Amino acid sequence: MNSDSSFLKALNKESLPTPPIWYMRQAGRYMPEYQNVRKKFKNFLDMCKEPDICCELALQPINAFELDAAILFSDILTIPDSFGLGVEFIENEGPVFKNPISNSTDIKNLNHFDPESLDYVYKAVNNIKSSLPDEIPLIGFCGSPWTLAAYSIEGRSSKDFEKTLGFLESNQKDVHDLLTKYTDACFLYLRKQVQSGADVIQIFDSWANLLTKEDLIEFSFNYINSLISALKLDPVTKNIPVIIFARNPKCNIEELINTSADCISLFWSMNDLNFEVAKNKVAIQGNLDPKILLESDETIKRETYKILERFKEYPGYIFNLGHGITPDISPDKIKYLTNIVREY
Ligand code: 1CP
Repeated sequence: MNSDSSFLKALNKESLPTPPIWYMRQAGRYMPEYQNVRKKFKNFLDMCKEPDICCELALQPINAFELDAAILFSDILTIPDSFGLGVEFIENEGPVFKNPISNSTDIKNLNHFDPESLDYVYKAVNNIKSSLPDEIPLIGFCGSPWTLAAYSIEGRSSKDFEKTLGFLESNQKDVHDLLTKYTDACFLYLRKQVQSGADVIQIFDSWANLLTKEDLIEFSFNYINSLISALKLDPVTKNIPVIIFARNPKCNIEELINTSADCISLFWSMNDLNFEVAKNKVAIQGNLDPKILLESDETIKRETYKILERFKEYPGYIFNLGHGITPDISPDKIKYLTNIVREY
């Protein structure tokens, strides 16, 4: 299955003449086709609970740009929602939690995670997988335990997650308990996604940048490592490649390699890592700054070529952005970018 997929070959650290391409947040508000569906739902999570709609949305960018991988249409906050924290997406505000975590009792009293409560996600995986051509792999995903904990404590998105960092300072043991619960939940959740058809897993540590190097290892990467180790030991998930995306973490490439991920997805500013030490250990994905897509074609080409040049000898390279496509980007620029990478 999927033996012709350039994406799976690159994840297996093979050198390829042309890198496979997919984009973080490739389905979303920048696409008019997405907006047409989105306007029918008030709450974003209600839309995620409709497997047929998720299937339609996941396929939109594949049909529009002929990308080399599809990603499940869902969100990382399905897990905190399943734990009873009451996640709502409010227009122009993003996610808001009805019952955020504010003390150690809240952590002790968290529901037991029931993976069946997210059945709507596995149905979406199954629908998307059945609708995709055989050679296009499907990426399943989850948030890292740390990133899920940060939203759950903060109760919303934030620039600096001040409340979360304050809570962490005075409640380290409780945060460890929360991270353990989220790690176990992520494992069961990803295992179900794989059973339903996901070929690859990506873990989003979108708030890795908040932590000092020491805390990053203790509160984030150790849990990502436990999660990946559990996946690599389970007969269902052991052969599934795992990609780790961490937003601008305060660490060297060695710490990212030590998470045991098969592929490192680079944030757009992560350009001075020592990629030599990563060769033949991990595949690399990334990392055009999405803001470049607001510039002229000439600038886009120049910046894209810099990246393609940097990784042209790298065994196992996947072209992607250094973070998600934002709503202000024109689909024409995505088309242009995809073409110039394929023609390079
Ligand atoms: O109103 C809308 O239309 C909602 C916009 C939207 C979309 C399209 C949200 C709200 N989530 C998603 C889908 C989504 N989210 C996908 C599947 C689509 C695709 O990639 O093609 C994925 C993989 C995610 C993952 C996700 N959700 C992350 C990790 C990636 C990243 O950007 O760092 C994060 C942090 C979230 C949380 C989230 N979901 C949505 C919002 C507004 C937020 C908060 C973002 C923030 O804190 O700034």
